[in-house]
Amino acid sequence: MSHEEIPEIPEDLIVYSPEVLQAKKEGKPIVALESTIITHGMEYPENHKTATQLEETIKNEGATPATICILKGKIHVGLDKDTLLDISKNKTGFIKCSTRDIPYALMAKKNGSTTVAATMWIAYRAGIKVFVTGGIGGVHYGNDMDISGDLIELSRTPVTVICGGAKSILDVPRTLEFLETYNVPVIGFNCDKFPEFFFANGENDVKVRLNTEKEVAEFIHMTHNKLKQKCGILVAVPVPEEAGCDKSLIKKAISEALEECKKDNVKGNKITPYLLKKVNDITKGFSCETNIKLVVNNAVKGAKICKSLFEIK
Ligand code: PSU
Ligand code: MN
Repeated sequence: MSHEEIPEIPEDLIVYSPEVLQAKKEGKPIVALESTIITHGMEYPENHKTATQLEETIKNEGATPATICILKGKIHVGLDKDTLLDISKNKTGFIKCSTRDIPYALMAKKNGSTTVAATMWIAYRAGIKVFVTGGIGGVHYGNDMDISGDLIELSRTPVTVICGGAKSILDVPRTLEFLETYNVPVIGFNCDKFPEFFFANGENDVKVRLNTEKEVAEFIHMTHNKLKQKCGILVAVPVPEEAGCDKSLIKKAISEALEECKKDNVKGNKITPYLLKKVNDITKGFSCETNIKLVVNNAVKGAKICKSLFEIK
């Protein structure tokens, strides 16, 4: 793989787990994981189950998982089992950190979980190329200009994000338009329609369909290693058929959640966690079950893509 100049995070601000450090030294594949899904995306104990299953899955595929988080003012890349449990149980004190929130969390020595944006920002600087998550943030409904910082980070940070598409709590067509405007490649993994998280078959076309992990690795190699484009890459993997939700049930839950969000006058970065919780409550936990299966499936694909990428000479 070609060597590029990667901006570094000062040593006193970043802590690598022994496993991640070892993998870095040996040039082995590492897959990043975010922590906002643990603190703001799910409740205990499902958040803990998800976090540990993701790590296990990536290890079983022969890659090293690196969950990223901010603890007492330091960036952590790779967490041990005890820490994962501790964060899952005591999530209320964590600041939800997008990229712009990282400096404050470090300066004030706070605990912070990282969103897709912040995780990408850190992963790139830690030399990690592939990052697995569930759903990305995007353009919300309405005229409030609520556009997730995830999309901006995707436009400027060369990390590949494996996701299940976007939840339709978002305005999916506008989210895709935004990604097009900012020149972020959107890959449909074995699909022609951009998946909408709970259901595999969305209504919007993806521009590039790739059918295997090896092809995705070749695409990443061309984009980042050969052409040195600076954008992120979004790979959307449809939820496995047996895990998907009933479309009409989810659509109804989402429209109820959106109405309640308006009524409760929720603003800013509280909107996404509020909607996720409402949808889960309305579907009586069913959406969370789908969520877990989907992310674990993404972890399998992400680890395979990462390994393929490291095999390209
Ligand atoms: N969508 C989900 N689950 C999540 C999130 C989004 O289906 O857990 C989290 C991710 O961490 C994502 C963040 O990066 O919410 C986006 O928040 P916002 O819309 O405030 O940028
Ligand atoms: Mn927002």
